[in-house]
Amino acid sequence: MYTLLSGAYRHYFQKDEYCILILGLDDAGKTTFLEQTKTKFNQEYRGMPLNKITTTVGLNIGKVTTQGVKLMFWDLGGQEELQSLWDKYFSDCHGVIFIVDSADPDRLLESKRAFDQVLSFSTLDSAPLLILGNKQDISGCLPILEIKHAFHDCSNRIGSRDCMIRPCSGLTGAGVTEGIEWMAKCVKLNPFRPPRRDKR
Ligand code: G3D
Repeated sequence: MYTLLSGAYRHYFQKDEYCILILGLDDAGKTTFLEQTKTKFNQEYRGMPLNKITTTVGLNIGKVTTQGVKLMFWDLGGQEELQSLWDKYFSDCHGVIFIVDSADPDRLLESKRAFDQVLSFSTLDSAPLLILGNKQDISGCLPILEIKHAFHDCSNRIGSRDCMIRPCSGLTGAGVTEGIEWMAKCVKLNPFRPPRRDKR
């Protein structure tokens, strides 16, 4: 009887929880993307106006529920001195969203180098990777094919884990839901990084 009740309790009051890191250079749009995600997935969420957000200096966190699981987001600062802290979070995370500023071609190489650095950590092996070409609403921005081309030589180090490059705009919300749903599906199906159980 106890087992039955505790099983029912777990089913109704606990959800699998996955931790997703949001990485990318400063000004790429990480905080805006996270705020847009919270707005889209939590109907009652009232954040700050998206066009008033300034660059991440410390850490922003957010939680959304989708596909019956909780996704806990950690938006880490992108300045060079903060990038050296990223790997401290790798072993405990379940997936990475890497934001690229499509409207800043001058920093594309720098962004790619930061991504290479992320891939160099074995503590991130098997974690799904979503690369988002952000700010696609800005006219004249790099098309997603060009970003794919720039990141093409990473494929060896990506190996067999799930990886996707998609366009989005954190500001208008285009492509945000699709990216999050893709990540949710991948972390749920990944047997190598099991979820945490958390109370609702
Ligand atoms: P960060 O957290 O990666 O440092 P922010 O980046 O989210 O603070 O965004 C940096 C700047 O880019 C902000 O403008 C923000 O409004 C803008 N931005 C973020 N995402 C988008 C987007 O999808 N489209 C457009 N057009 N702008 C975006 P400011 O002017 O405050 O620097």
